[in-house]
Order: sequence, then C-alpha cells, then structure tokens
Amino acid sequence: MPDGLNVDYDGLIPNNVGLNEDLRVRRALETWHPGYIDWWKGMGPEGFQDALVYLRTAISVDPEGWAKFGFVRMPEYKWGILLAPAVEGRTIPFGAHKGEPAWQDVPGEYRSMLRRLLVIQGDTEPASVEQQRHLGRTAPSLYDLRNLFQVNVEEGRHLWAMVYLLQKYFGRDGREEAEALLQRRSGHQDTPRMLGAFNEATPDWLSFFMFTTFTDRDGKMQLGALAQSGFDPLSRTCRFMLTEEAHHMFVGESGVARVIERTCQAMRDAGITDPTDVERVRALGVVDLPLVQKKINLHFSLTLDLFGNEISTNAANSFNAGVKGRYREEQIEDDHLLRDATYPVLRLRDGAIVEEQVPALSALNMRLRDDFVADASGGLRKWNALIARAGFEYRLALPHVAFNRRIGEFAGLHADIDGRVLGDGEWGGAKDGFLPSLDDNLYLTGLMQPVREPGEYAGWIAPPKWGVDGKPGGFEYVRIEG
Ligand code: BYC
Repeated sequence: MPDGLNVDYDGLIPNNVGLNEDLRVRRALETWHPGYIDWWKGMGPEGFQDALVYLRTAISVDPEGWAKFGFVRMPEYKWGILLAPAVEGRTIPFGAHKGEPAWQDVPGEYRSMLRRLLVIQGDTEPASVEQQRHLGRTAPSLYDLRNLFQVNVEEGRHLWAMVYLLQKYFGRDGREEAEALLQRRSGHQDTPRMLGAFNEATPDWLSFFMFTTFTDRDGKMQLGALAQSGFDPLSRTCRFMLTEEAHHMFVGESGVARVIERTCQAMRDAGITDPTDVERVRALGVVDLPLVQKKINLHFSLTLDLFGNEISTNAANSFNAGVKGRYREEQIEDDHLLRDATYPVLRLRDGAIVEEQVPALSALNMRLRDDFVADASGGLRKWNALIARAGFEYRLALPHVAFNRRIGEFAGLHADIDGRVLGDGEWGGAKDGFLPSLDDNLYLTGLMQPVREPGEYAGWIAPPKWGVDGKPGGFEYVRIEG
C-alpha cells in the first residue's frame, strides 16, 4: 500500500491512490489506456515517438524530491496518478459550506457542476499537446526540444489526473467523458476543443514560449482556484499539478528572455540603436522587439478570454457551493462568503470603458483575471530589465484588457492596446501594428530552422544559463535515432 508520498510503480499505471485495491477504477483506467496511447501516437509530438528523451518523471509527491530524470521513449512514459498528501482534518475554506469537513465523495447536488469543471480542465491538457505537435520539427536546440516534450508529457499526465477523477467518482458518465476527451481535436471544425485559446495554432517557437508564459499561467490560476475546492480529491490533484505547471511557465518565460537577450546582443554588435528599425534588425536574423510585443498582445488577449465572462453566475454558483474558490483563498482576509462584498469590474457603457462596483460573488472570474494580470506582470518586468541592461529604451507592455477580446464585456469591441475604443475603419488600419501580420508570421516561419547538434542553438535565441538537471552545455537531451 503506498504511503501517500511514494508512488506505487508495480502496475501499468503508477499511482499513490491505492489503485491495486480499487479494481473497478483500475480496470476502467486500463481500458482507457490503449485509446490514450493511440491518441498520443496519432496526435502527440510528430516524428519523435521513437526518440529517447531525457525526461523527468514524478516518483513521489514529496515537494523535497518528487522527480527522477532519465532517457525515455515518450509512448513508454510512466503517466501516473498522483495526489498531494491529504491534509488531516481539512475543512471547506469558503462558500455556503465553509467550515464543514471537506468532501471525500461528490455531493449529489454538485455533481454536474463538478463534472463540467473537470471536463473543461481535462480538455485543455490534450488540446495543448495537439497544438504543439509540429514544433519538434523546428526546435532551435536539443535543450528546447526536450523542454517541449517535458511539457507535453506532463500535460498528458494532467489529462490522466482529470480522467482518474471522472472515472473514480462519476461512474458511467465519467467513462463517457473520458472517452470524449480523446475524441475532440484542437482546431477541428466539427469537434473542436472546448475553450477558444486551445483551438488556436502554435505555429512557431515564439508562440510556444508565449503560450507557456501566458496560457499555462491561466492553468496556474485556475488550478490554484480548484485546489481550494471542498471536493478534496480535486484539491489534492490540483495541488500536485501546480508543482509541474511551474516548470512550464519557466520554459515560456526563460524562452522569451533568451529571444530578447539574443536580439539585444545582435543589435548591439551591429550598432543598431533603434529597436523599431525592424528591417535592419531582421536582416540580422533575430526577432525584432516590436514583433515580440505583437506576440505578447496576441497571447495575452487570447488567454484573458479563458477566464470567461467578467460577470458570471456560473462562477458565483461554484463559489457558493464550495466547489471552486479564489486564487490563494487562504491568504485573503475577508469572510470567504462574499454575501455583501463588491468588486470593481471594467464595463462597456455607451461606448466607453468604465469601472463599476458589482456584487463580488458575480465578479469572481474578473477577480481571478486580475490576479492573473498581476502575476503575468512579473515576467514582463524581467524581460524589460534585460532590454534596459542591454542599453535600449524600448519597453514591452501588457495590452489593455479590452484589446482583441472574444469573450466577456469587450467581445467584438475594437480597442487599441491602450484601451482606446476604435471605429471599424480605424481598427482595420491599425490592426497589423498590434497583432502579428502575415509578413511577421512569414518572417518567423523562415527563422524556424531546426538545430540538432548537441550544445548548439539557432541564431535567434541565446543558450540557457543552466542545463536541465545540472547537465553540461553539450549534453544530448534527445537521441533522435533512438
Ligand atoms: N471559450 O459564465 P461564464 C490549463 C462559456 S488552462 C469558450 O463566463 P464560467 C492549461 C462557458 O463555458 C485552465 N466558451 O463561464 C494551460 C459557459 O458555457 P455554458 C483550464 C467559453 O463557467 C495550458 C458560457 O460561456 N481550466 O489548465 O464562469 C496548457 C458562460 O460563461 C469561454 C479551467 O478553465 C471560452 N474562453 O467560466 C494546458 C478551469 N469562456 O456552460 C492546460 C475550469 C466561457 O453556459 N473552468 N465560455 O455552455 C472554469 O472554471 C470555467 O468554466 C471557465 C468559464 C473559467 C472556463
């Protein structure tokens, strides 16, 4: 019997949830497994299924030492089911059931609400693997290739995490949902993934780094809110997923930082003092900073849509029910019921963007989005510090929350990156200055030539400061011939 920290590796599915004693769920998962492997081989990283990849695998849920590194062929990766250790005597931290013991089973009245949240969360995981499946072909180094695959296998594990909860607690409905998670496809016309940003393409490595910086950070915020859940197995699952999520954001933030570093170095070497002199910068074969800004504008705005409507009855109901809390609920000093509280929300009124106080319960999506914006600003500061240190005055910024939105108050509104409302004509003329244009994307695509020599890097990105797991610069992170 696993002790809750160490993972049982004996069966097909490594776990710390006692699957050996839970035959029904074990069989359900073993039945689901071949379909998952088919999905991975068909929709996972294209062209690298036989490669040996230096990956970390979770072997424990002890924060002091939970992973081991080694060479693995991805279809043989040990996708396990791992829950953070139970907190003795845990009570529901918010909502109408605040203070009651956390649920070890699904309360009947919240069954469909919980199922919907698990399915939405689960759907994003394979979606991101599908979105990134072609990137291996153009990786700028073996180090980056390995990081991509690490992110991919862990998103696969996150799918397993949600599928376990569905199969264990939702019977036949759960099994059907688990099947459907393998059927939908990112960007598919008839069977798309559920949330907008997960149907967008990730055509180049700058997009991948932006996606892992911003969209994985939505994952961090949403998992943080679900980790508060009164449904204890969900809380424990999300707590462990957050450990892995941190690395995904590191891949993104450090990836963009390395792009910026290389660009600044190339501009300095060439004596360029104006980073907006795009033509001269591109002649050096690096990514100009205005294009980095456009990619920020795109991925930040797509990610904001993932927080749903600013004012949402769904969000109020999940909070009241004790099913989904706020980010870092335990650090917030209020009554955790929000019956009389208000919260400021930006709204569109007579063509202008104004702030209004609304009942805090209905504004929980907005609040989580605000937490996300604050969190994302930290990354921007680091990127700007690099540009400043290189001696350039150019600064990157997050666009206004009304910019380029498809969900919520500002859906369909034309606003510029400073939040100025634009007419249709003005927008048409200005759009290519805010978002990557066809030419920008073609330029980026042209840069994406693979580099596969150990220790070498494409000319548009600086090497990382440190290797993975303390490995030296020339380490062969991916053995492509297997
Ligand atoms: N696209 O009341 P509302 C991650 C729908 S990322 C399409 O505002 P609610 C990861 C909504 O479903 C984290 N539809 O909704 C990152 C609803 O439809 P129904 C993923 C949308 O529920 C990188 C209707 O509009 N996890 O882990 O308050 C790589 C009314 O909306 C969208 C979660 O999101 C959209 N963007 O908020 C890998 C956590 N937005 O049901 C992984 C679970 C809204 O009325 N999900 N709609 O037909 C939730 O908590 C909430 O469902 C949402 C939406 C925040 C998504």
